[in-house]
Amino acid sequence: MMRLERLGASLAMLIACVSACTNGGGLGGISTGGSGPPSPLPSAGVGIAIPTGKIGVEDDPVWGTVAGYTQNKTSQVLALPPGAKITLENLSSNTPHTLNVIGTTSGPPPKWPANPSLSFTPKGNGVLGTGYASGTINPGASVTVTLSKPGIYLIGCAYHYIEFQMRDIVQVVAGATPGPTASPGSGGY
Ligand SMILES: [Cu+2]
Repeated sequence: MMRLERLGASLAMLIACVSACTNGGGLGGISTGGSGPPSPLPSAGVGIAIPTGKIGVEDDPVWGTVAGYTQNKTSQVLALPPGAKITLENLSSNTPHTLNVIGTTSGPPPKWPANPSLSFTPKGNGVLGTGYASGTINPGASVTVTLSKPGIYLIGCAYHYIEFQMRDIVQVVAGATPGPTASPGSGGY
């Protein structure tokens, strides 16, 4: 009697283990395809929009005024882990934008150039770093960029850097967290 019960329990555990191990191995094989560390964010991405609309303008306590870029719904200082591959999505339905790297910095305050030369065509081979340009991202469109070069970057939009102060900070630093988000502006993106 005792032996039969133990045998039954052992068989049940064996079946459960085979099932779980098969599923786990398959999923693990899929998720570890890249060479860099996996992103901690479930859907890592940056949204881009005009600062006069819903995305708003954030007066960040550390970096000052930033606008036009977010990892949430409204403008904020960005922070992403080195090695991540993310999408840059234009949230607008009618306005093109870009994400250009203007320069690097070692810390606040940012020194924004008055009139930088910002490319409207892609530069930097899809890797965020000095000289990177997304190229024009049309309304609703997105591009991917790889964050294999750690650093703190000053970024801006080639269309709206001057007219709408569309500029931000992106920290490609392990353990860094995004800044507080702006109050939503009026209208849509
Ligand atoms: Cu723009």
